Order: sequence, then structure tokens, then C-alpha cells
Amino acid sequence: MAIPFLLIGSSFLQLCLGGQLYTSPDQVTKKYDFIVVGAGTAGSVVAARLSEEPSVQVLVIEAGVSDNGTDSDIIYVPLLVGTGVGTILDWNYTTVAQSGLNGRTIDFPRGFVLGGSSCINGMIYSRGGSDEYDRLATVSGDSGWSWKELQQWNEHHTPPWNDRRNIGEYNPLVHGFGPLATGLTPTVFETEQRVFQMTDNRPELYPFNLDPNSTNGLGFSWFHTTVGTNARSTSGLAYLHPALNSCSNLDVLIHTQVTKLIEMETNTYTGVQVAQSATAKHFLFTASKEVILSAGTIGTPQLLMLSGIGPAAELSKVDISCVHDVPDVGCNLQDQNILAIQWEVSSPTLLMFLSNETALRAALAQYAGNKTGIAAGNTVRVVDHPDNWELDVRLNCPTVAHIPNPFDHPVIDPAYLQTSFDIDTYVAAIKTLQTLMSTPAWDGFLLTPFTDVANLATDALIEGYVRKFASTLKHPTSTATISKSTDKGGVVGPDLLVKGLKGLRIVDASILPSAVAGFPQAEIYILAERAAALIKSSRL
Ligand SMILES: Cc1cc2nc3c(=O)[nH]c(=O)nc-3n(C[C@H](O)[C@H](O)[C@H](O)COP(=O)(O)OP(=O)(O)OC[C@H]3O[C@@H](n4cnc5c(N)ncnc54)[C@H](O)[C@@H]3O)c2cc1C
Ligand SMILES: *[C@@H]1O[C@H](CO)[C@@H](O)[C@H](O)[C@H]1NC(C)=O
Ligand SMILES: *[C@@H]1O[C@H](CO)[C@@H](O)[C@H](O)[C@H]1NC(C)=O
Ligand SMILES: *[C@@H]1O[C@H](CO)[C@@H](O)[C@H](O)[C@H]1NC(C)=O
Ligand SMILES: *[C@@H]1O[C@H](CO)[C@@H](O)[C@H](O)[C@H]1NC(C)=O
Ligand SMILES: CC(=O)N[C@H]1CO[C@H](CO)[C@@H](O)[C@@H]1O
Repeated sequence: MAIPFLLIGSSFLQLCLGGQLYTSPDQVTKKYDFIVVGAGTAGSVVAARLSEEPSVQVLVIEAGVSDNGTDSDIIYVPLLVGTGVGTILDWNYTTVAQSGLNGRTIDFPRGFVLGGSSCINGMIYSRGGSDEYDRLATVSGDSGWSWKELQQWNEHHTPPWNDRRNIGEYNPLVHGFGPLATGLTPTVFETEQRVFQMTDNRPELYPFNLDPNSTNGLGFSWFHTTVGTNARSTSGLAYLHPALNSCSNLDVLIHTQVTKLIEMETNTYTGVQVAQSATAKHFLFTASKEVILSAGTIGTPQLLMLSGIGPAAELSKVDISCVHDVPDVGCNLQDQNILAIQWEVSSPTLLMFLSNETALRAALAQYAGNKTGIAAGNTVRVVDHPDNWELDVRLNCPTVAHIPNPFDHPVIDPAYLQTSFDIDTYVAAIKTLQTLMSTPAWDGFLLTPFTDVANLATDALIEGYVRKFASTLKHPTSTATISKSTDKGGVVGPDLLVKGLKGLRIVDASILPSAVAGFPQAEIYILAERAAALIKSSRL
């Protein structure tokens, strides 16, 4: 999609072409300085920021589909949040049978689209506490990853479609001017009123947190979501498209998977092999400066392993000759586990609306007409109290192993709920929830617990219930972790370059040292912003 236009400067007239959106590798003829693998959440940020430097040429290669096709409503209409899972926008991964979950396999969605998982995620935007980032600084030995240095990268707060001001529901001072749009809800339901009544009644137990921001992520807050005035904001919409549409040295190739990283000189991985299917022609593209791997927590270790960079023992099992023995590649997968507990309630909730076909259809028709109404705003409703409601599951050494054919799905084993810590945490959380829901704020509202909560009277009953119903919150991280330059373990150093290699950097959720204490996307946007700044200062 070439969009020629004229840029009129103060004293010159320059003919400019927008960047190209290629759909097949045979269309690519230019030479590039940087190749970004994956136009996902992080990759789109890095590519857009690098292309701000007019002297460099950037190519982004994305396995998935366009974010502007016939199904793009699923991405942009806020009410349709959640419906992208299991569609053409999803890689459709599944875990291996989980012994901690009574042998169940768990669907493991990941975005297969320009914008990556930011197009199909739950839209919740929570930066987490400052200690989250300071931990990154400690683990990597680089104070540049501390909250103090990172807080300069931010999103911008937008009012919802009905211009509800959200006064007293957030702190304007901790939002900024970054490209990504976030906002609060246009419509308040009784459930929210009751939650905040609870924080009013017992602030010492249930503290209200004005904004789950830098200093303190705990308490009850209004959820920020990546919804702008009337549409989801994705990394494509916020970063990649504006860069592509401007006078740009940035090209994007979609429908094309990187199948292998190529060693161009000893230890220098500045080449990528790509193909559109297992049987299609393979192409080689090279970068004069760097390849940036942003294929995500699953794609990144898979591609490293397919290229012979990974744990020698694991690679030999699948007949890949190990070129660089990096034991931590694909290891240390972490995730957050989730379990929903529902009650029947006495007055209308969002769910009643969502299960009413007529009302839903009318809302979508109104949105199609003028982008207003309930479909235009965030309807995500979860109480943000990471202490009790949402659990970090720390795991031993679960793996993302892989199969030689790059087009096959990798073997994903998060090893959920295998430690007594995981179960103890769940037991504590459910007990807290039982106490919390029996406070006066809920009197006359809660009817029968949907999920038999009343019967969860002993730890053993709770454990049985958890193993039967727990699932993933879909926040996997840590399959190519960051560590100090002097550490033997880990995959990348503080500069995100793969240790021991040249020209290969990793920028995505896989480098995080552990599951985040909030929700990951905010941290990933921030991480990618700093990574781009690092690359600019060291390579340009
Ligand atoms: C259903 C769902 C709900 C979620 N809800 C939330 C939420 O509410 N809040 C929150 O903060 N987080 C949420 N998350 C998590 C969050 O979206 C992810 O952690 C984050 O988007 C990951 O960013 P990333 O850049 O690491 O990877 P991604 O955004 O997944 O990007 C990776 C990109 O690389 C591409 N790719 C992979 N392999 C290759 C290859 N070999 N060649 C070319 N391209 C390749 C992929 O197609 C993809 O576009 C959710 C995730 C999902 C899936
Ligand atoms: C999607 O395509 C339409 C029509 O070609 C165009 O007007 C719109 O700007 C595109 N949106 C994005 C995000 O590229
Ligand atoms: C995921 O599954 C859906 C539904 O079967 C399918 O349409 C889609 O093509 C699949 N995604 C990929 C990347 O194959
Ligand atoms: C469904 O919504 C329509 C339109 O808003 C309304 O007229 C109808 O009463 C609703 N049905 C139920 C069962 O609530
Ligand atoms: C949008 O359309 C609806 C009808 O579908 C109408 O009630 C509403 O007033 C319109 N809003 C604006 C701002 O035009
Ligand atoms: C509730 C909360 O944590 N608010 C904090 C948000 O961030 C600002 C600036 O760091 C603090 O002053 C607030 O206390």
C-alpha cells in the first residue's frame, strides 16, 4: 500500500513515499539496516521508533494477518473484547496436559496479526508498582531499567465516547503523552458502586487506590484499558501505522514467518530466512546492523531453538544441531493463573446485557453508525487487587520446546499448580474473597453463588475446585530472560543483546525475569520504548 504524498517544508519541496505494506517476500527488494521479527506489541514500538531516524531503513516481518481486514471489528470495537481468541487473529496454541489441573490441556492464545497480542488481549492497562521495574534493574545490573529512568515513557489518557470526565477515578498526573491511548469506563454498573462502597466502609481492609500507578499497585482501583475515545488502541494503531503512513523508511511484510536466524559471520546473526508456508519458497533477508527478535514469549525461544541457539540436550532430542549452547532458552516460562468465581445478583449487570442478542445487535449497529453507545467503551470489569485476586504462579523450569518444522506448534508446558505454594496461594485468595463478599456492601445484591462457593469450606475442597477450574490469564513471560553481563545464566544482557552473539537483540515479553506483578502489556510497551532508545544511542 504505497501512499505517495507531498511534504512541504519551510524551504524545500520533497517527494516522499510512505512505507510499503508487503504481503509476500518476493515483493521485497530494498536493503535494510534493521530487521524486526514480529510486528507485535513490542516489535511495532521498536520499528516505529527506529524509523524516526531518517538515515536508517527498517523492515518488520510479521507471520500473521493484516489488522485492517474484514474481521478488524473484532480488534477495534471495545465491546468485542475477547472474541479474537480462536479466530484467524490467533496462533491457537494449546498447552500439554497439565497434571496440576487434573490432566486438562489449556488453550494458550497469542496474537497472529499486525499488532500481535495487543489486538486480542483483555485491554487492561496496569503499569504495576515501581518495585516491578526496580527488580528489572537489579536483575540486569543496569539502573537504566529502574522505575526512575523508565517512567518517562507513558501513554495518554483519553475521555470515553460520552465524555464522562472520570473525576476522582484516576490521577491525571501519572499519565503522559505517549502514542498509546488508554481510558476509563463510560458506564458505571451497580457492581462498581458496591465495590467502592466497600472501600469507603472498610478502607483499612479494602483500600481505595486512585491510580494503580508508579508507587503502589495494590488496592481497589478503576481499571485503565487500552481503549481510546471509541476504539481499542493497539501497538499497530498507536505506533506502526503512523510510522508507515508518514514519510517513511519503514516497510512491513505480513503473512510471512521467519523460520530461521542465519549466522552471516562467525557469531553474527544478521540474517533471517522466511517463508509463507512449509512448502513455499524460502527467502533470505539480511540487516546491515541488527536483527531484533520480537516474536513473543513463545515465538522467540522457538525461533532461537530452530536456529540451533538453545539448550544442547533439548536440541539433540529433536535432531537440531546445537550451534550455541544457551541452556535458559525456552526454559523458565512463567504465567499468571486465574479462576473466576461468580455469583448470581439481584439487579441488572453487564452480563445480562451481553447475553441479550437483541440488545447486543442494537449496540453494534449504533457503533457502526456513529461509534457511540455501549459498544464504544471499555466494558472490562475486574477488581484490581493483585494480592488476592490474581496469582503469580512461580514455576520450576517448565519449557517451550519445539519441533523441527517451524510451522508446527511448539510444545508448551507451563506446569501449572505443581507446587504447594501455588495451591496455598489459591486457598488464601479464595478465603479472602469469601470474607470480602460477605461484607455489608454486598447485602441484598448477591444471591446464589454460581460456583458453589459456600461449599468450599475446607482447604481440600478449595484445592479440588481450583484444580478443576483454574486456567491461564494469558500472561506468559520469561523464556529468554535478561541477566547481568557477568551472569552465566539468562539469555540476554542488560542491553538485550543475546549473550555471546553479535547483531541479535531480543525485545519482547520473553526477556522479563519473572511474571509481572500487574498486567504485562504496559511493561512491554515501556520496555520496547527503552530498547529502541538503547539501539538508537548505540547503533546510530
Ligand atoms: C487473550 C489475551 C488476553 C490478554 N489480556 C491482557 C490484558 O488484559 N492486559 C495485559 O496487560 N496483557 C494481556 N495479555 C498479555 C499481553 O497482551 C502480552 O503479554 C503482550 O501483548 C505480549 O507482547 P509481545 O510483544 O511480547 O508479543 P506479541 O504481542 O504476541 O507479538 C509477537 C508477534 O510476533 C509474531 N511472530 C511470532 N513468531 C513469528 C515468526 N517466527 N515470524 C514472524 N512473526 C512472528 C506474532 O504473530 C506476533 O504478532 C493478554 C494476552 C492474550 C493473548
Ligand atoms: C484501513 O483501511 C482503510 C481503507 O483502506 C483506511 O482508510 C484506514 O486508514 C486503514 N486503517 C489502518 C489502521 O491502516
Ligand atoms: C485459529 O483457529 C481458527 C478457527 O479454527 C482458524 O480460523 C485460524 O486460521 C487459526 N489460526 C491460525 C494461525 O491458523
Ligand atoms: C433485550 O434487550 C432488548 C432491547 O434493549 C429489550 O427490549 C429486551 O427487554 C431485553 N430482553 C431481556 C430478556 O432482557
Ligand atoms: C448516534 O446514533 C444513535 C442512534 O443509533 C443516536 O441515538 C445518537 O444520538 C447518535 N449520536 C451522535 C453523537 O450522533
Ligand atoms: C494511589 C497511588 O499510588 N497514588 C500515587 C500515584 O503516583 C503518584 C506519583 O508518583 C503518587 O504521588 C501517588 O501517591
